[in-house]
Amino acid sequence: MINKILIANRGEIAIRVMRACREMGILSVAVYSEADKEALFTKYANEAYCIGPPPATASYLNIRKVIETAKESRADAIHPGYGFLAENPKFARACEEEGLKFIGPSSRVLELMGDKVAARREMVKAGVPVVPGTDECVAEFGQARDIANKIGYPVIIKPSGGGGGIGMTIVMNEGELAKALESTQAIATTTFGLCDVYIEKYLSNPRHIEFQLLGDSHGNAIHLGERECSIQRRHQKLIEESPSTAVTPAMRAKMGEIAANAARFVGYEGAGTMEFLFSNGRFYFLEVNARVQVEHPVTEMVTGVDIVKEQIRIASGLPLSIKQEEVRMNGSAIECRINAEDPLNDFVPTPGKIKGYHSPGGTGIRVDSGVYTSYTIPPFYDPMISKLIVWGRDRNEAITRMRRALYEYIIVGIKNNIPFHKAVMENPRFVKGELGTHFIDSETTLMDDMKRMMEREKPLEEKLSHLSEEKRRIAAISAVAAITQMHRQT
Ligand code: MV4
Repeated sequence: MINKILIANRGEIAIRVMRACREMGILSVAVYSEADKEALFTKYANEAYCIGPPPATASYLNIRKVIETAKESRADAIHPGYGFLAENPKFARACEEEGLKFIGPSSRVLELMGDKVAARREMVKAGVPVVPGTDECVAEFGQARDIANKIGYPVIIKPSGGGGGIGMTIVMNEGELAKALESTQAIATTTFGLCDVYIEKYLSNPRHIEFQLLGDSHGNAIHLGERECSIQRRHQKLIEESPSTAVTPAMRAKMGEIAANAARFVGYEGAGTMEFLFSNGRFYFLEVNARVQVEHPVTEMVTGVDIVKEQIRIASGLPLSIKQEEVRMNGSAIECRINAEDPLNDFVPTPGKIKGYHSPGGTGIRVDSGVYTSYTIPPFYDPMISKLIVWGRDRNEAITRMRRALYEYIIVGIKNNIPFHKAVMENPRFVKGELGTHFIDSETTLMDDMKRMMEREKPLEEKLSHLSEEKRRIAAISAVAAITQMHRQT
């Protein structure tokens, strides 16, 4: 059994993992950069060690240092969280070689899933539907032209080492192909150190729907239903929900089974996600995310399964704690990612000091965060402040609850994207569940709606600014914000 886990990550996900450790009677070890000395996760851990200067390459990505710290602190296992080293096969292998349990899939599976062309081929073998396209890397123009002619324009060229959208180029016709091939290869080389690219049929405004998977070391694999993540901006997801309004119970059962079978087929151990594009009633495999994801709480809210605990059980060699037929999807959950970014200035990051902070509570609310009042968000990492997750018996209740929670949420001192989320929760198409990956760009009134809502709330802060004591001010803003919301709805 695992007694002590080193968490090779920071912020809210480090705390999320440590919370699971606490409940399981496992000790936790934090590693942190010089920029994170005052971060909440370093206090929450049973032990904490500074591993280097602020840049991630000098700290959170320093494989040797992380492993050395794990050994010195006598941890048995390492949880990588998401991002940083989470899907790095070299790191997983180094753990395996050093006798530390890497909480995640084997280095072999990480390697396979990291190579998007290889993953696509493997999924075809496992019976998963993929987007029409290449099953090998495309090196030359002639090859690209033949494939594009076969599948028909528009096509999309993607870096094989990538994922998440970086470097992808849409090609409308043969005239654009040569230049697009060249530029994608260039980005692939500079960003991923691998010039391999592949081509797929381009689907216009598909929905982004993913299945949560769990596989154990006894050959069991199950799915926990889907999450819809269509609301994204520049490949950054902003709002996720489960279940998707596009998925019927029959489709869920069928796609979930296909995804779980594929996990079994590759010998997948741990938590993972199979991403699909959903277009015209059909699912097309995109990629596997071989880690716990930012948005895992929406699945936890509807299934009641603690995904991080399952990860730790799996890494300990225990079987999954639930069977497929025991998984029940109950109600509806939505997550809003609350980011330190300026919605009025092209969402540029706005790190800095949180002067006042009040997070929402009450029925059906979950806030996963790594911040506190007077904490300074450092500029070196991603600007997520927290995740606000709500549960409701149905989607409408979840939406009204999310609106209520967003109006309770007070963050003073740094600009943040709460106004954006308020606007989306009021958007008629969002409310109807009519979503697609181009939602934000195609909702042309969304930004103006948001600005109007911000204007309406401006007098609040001004009216209350005479309250010098921050605590009183926050309580007052919270109360008045709630009144404003009432006025708006009636
Ligand atoms: C696609 C696609 C359409 N057709 N693949 C993949 C990762 C995700 N973050 C974006 N991805 C896409 N893959 C096929 N075959 C559309 C997207 C996509 C997108 C692509 C390029 C630029 C912006 C985009 C925004 C949303 C979705």
